[in-house]
Amino acid sequence: MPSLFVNGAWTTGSAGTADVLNPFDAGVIERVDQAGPDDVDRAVAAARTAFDSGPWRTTPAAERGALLRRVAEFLQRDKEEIARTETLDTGKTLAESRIDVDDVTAVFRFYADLADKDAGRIVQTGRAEVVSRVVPEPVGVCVLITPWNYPLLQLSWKVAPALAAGNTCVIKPSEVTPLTSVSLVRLLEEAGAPPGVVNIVLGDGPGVGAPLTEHPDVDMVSFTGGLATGQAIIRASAATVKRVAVELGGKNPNVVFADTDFETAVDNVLTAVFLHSGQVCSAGARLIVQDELADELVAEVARRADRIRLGNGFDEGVEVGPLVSAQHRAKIESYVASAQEEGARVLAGGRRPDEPELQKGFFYRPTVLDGCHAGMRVVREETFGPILTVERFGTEAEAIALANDTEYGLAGAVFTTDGARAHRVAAALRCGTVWINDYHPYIPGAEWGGMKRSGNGRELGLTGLAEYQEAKHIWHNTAPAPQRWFAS
Ligand code: TXE
Repeated sequence: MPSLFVNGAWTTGSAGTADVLNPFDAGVIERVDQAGPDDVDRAVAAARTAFDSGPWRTTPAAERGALLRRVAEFLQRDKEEIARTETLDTGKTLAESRIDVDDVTAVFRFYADLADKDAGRIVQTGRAEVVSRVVPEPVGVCVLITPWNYPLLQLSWKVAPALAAGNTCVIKPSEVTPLTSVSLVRLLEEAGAPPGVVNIVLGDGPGVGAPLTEHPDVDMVSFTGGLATGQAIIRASAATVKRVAVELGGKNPNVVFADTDFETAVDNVLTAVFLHSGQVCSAGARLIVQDELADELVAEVARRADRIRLGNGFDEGVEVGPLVSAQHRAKIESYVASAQEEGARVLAGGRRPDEPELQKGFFYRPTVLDGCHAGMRVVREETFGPILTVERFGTEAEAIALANDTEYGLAGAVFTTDGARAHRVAAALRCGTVWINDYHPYIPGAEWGGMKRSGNGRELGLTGLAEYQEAKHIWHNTAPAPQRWFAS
C-alpha cells in the first residue's frame, strides 16, 4: 500500500523509499514511500484547490465536527492496532501508546464539539443602520510538521482544530516515526474527508519540510520540534509572510520545597523526567530542590532510577523503552560526557544497560547528575533524554530565580504543601503551563504552548482553534448614502 496521500489518492513518491526502524532492535518495520519535489507541489496544489474551490471551507461547521467525531470512533475501534504501531515505531510502552490513542480520541471529540460553537460576534458601532460582525474564517492551506516523540498525539493537536476551522492541510510527519500519521490519514479518508482536504507527504526536513515552509501557496505552518529547526522555519516563512505557530520544547524546572510529602516528591520527580525516556517536551529535566530535603531526596531518586526496568515496550513489566534512534542516543551520551567534564557527579545511569537482550536497541539508563549549575550545557540545553540535573536552593526567591534562568518557557512544576507559596511560585514562573503538586497531565480544553524560546502560539483549548482562524470584520451599512467626503 503506497504511503503518500495526495488529492484523495494513495500514491508512491518520486524520491524512492526509506526504511522505518524499530528502536528496540534496529530492525526494519516497514519501507515507506518518500516524496520528491513534484509530490510536495502536487500536495500543496491539491490542498490549495480544495480550499479555494472545494466544499470544505463552506461545509456547515457542524458537519465538519461530525467528521471529526467519526474519526474519534474509528480511533477507538482500531485502538489496539494503532497503539501497537506506535510502540513499534517509537519504542514507548504499549500502555503509554494506548493512553496516547485515548488522548488523541479526546482531542478529536473536543474539536468536534467546538467546530460550530463560535459564529463570531456583533460589534457595537454606535450607528443604528450599521451591522458590524467579526466572523471566524479558516486561514487556508496549513502545513503541519510533527516530531517523533508523540507522532500521533502531536498531529491530532494540529489536524483536528485545523479541519474543524475549515482549513485544508498537508501533513509532514517526522521521517523517524511516520507510521501512525499514515494510519490517521486513512481514518480521515474513511470518515469522508473530501479529496485534497487532507494530504500527507513523507520525507526528511531538507527534502520535504523545507520546501513546504517556503511554498508560496501555503498560508500557515504549524510546527513542533527542535529550536534550531523552528528558527529555520520562521526564517523560511518570512519571504511569503506565512502565519507560523511553533512549539520548540523546553528545559523545564521541577521545583520541590522541603515541606512536600517525601514519597510524592520522589515519585513525581521520577515520572517528570523519565517518562518515555525523557523524550517529552515538558520533561521535568531540572530538579530544583530545597537544601533541607535535597540530599535525602536525590539519593532516593537515584536509587529508584537505577531500578527502572528498560526493555521492549510490548513486554509486561517494562517501564521504559529505548531512545528513538542511534543518533539521538549519541547526543544524550555527549551531554553526559560534557556534564562530567564540567564537574557533575553521576549518581545513577550515565551509561547503556548491560543486559544482552538490549544491546541491539538504542537504550540508555535513566541518569541522575548531581552538583549541577546553570552554567553547564546539560542544564541550559534541551537534552530530550533520560537525564535529570540537580540544583539546590535555600529560599523561595532563589528557587524562582533558578527556575526562570533558562531560554525556554514551556512548562514547570512546584511541589509544596503551602498553598499561598504554590500560587506565588506558579505566578512567577515564566512558562506556558505550571503544575502544582503534579507533573505532566494535560487536557484538551486547556491551552498548551511556550513562552520565550519554547515557541509562540498555543495548541489545544479555545486558542488552539483560533490559531487556525482569521478574524474577519464585516461592516454592513443597511442604509447606504453618499458620504460627501469630497465636495464635487
Ligand atoms: O527534530 P527536528 P530532531 C528537540 C529535541 C531533539 C531536537 C532535535 O531537543 O533532540 O529537537 O530533534 C522536520 N524545515 N525536539 O532533529 O529536526 C523533521 O523532518 C521543515 C523537541 O528530530 O526539529 C520533523 O518532521 N521541517 C520536540 C520535524 O521537523 C523540518 C520534539 C521535527 O524535527 C526541517 C522533537 C526544515 N528545515 C524534538 N528540518 C518538541 N517540541 O516536543 C527538519 N524538519
